Amino acid sequence: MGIISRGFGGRRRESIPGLPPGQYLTHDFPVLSAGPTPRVPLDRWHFTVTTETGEQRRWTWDEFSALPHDDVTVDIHCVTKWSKLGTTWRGVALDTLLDEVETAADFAMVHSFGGYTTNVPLEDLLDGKAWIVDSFDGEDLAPEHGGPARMLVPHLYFWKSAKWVDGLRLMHEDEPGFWEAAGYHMYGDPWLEQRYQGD
Ligand SMILES: Nc1nc2c(c(=O)[nH]1)N[C@H]1C(S)=C(S)[C@@H](COP(=O)(O)O)O[C@H]1N2
Ligand SMILES: [Mo]
Repeated sequence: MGIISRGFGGRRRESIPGLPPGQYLTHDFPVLSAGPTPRVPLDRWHFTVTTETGEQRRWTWDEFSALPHDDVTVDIHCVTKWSKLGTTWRGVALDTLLDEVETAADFAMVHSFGGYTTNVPLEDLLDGKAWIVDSFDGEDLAPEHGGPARMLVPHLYFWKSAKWVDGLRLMHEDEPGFWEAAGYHMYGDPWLEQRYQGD
């Protein structure tokens, strides 16, 4: 009987609070980029929201920097199975930016300098669930991690957190972004292990 229960215990994965199923903890910060790191000078940086009717609202770096910033401590989860708990960022809540935009859209396509895209339901960007961050761990966000500014949508797999973000296109219908068109899940909830289409 002792042997049976020991075998059982050895197979059971200890569950770590905050760690979604199938993930392991990492303490370093891996870099995952599908292409080269775009270098965006701050005087050419902009963030543009395009609504479903084609109206645009654009912020320069100085305008973005002047918006109220929040300190955010969150866990992040990459679909390649690493998770990093308690990461600290500083950025502007999407609520602050989208407050100035009139829309009836339900989805957003997030766009980056360099051409990366990823789709997110608009409600997942609102109510304090997403930020455009320009600082990590008390320092300016490093270029390889998306600096000068990236999206942070920590409740979804980290591919939804577009680096070098340059805008949002608001849409009535959901459309796949870069990884979603290659077979990744349209939503990407790490707690439901929504890694690939069909999960
Ligand atoms: N523009 C852009 N954003 C991106 C990516 C990318 O290739 N290009 N990779 C995504 C993926 S798959 C992950 S896991 C995270 C990695 O962020 P990191 O390199 O800061 O760890 O960025 C996401 N955002
Ligand atoms: Mo990823």
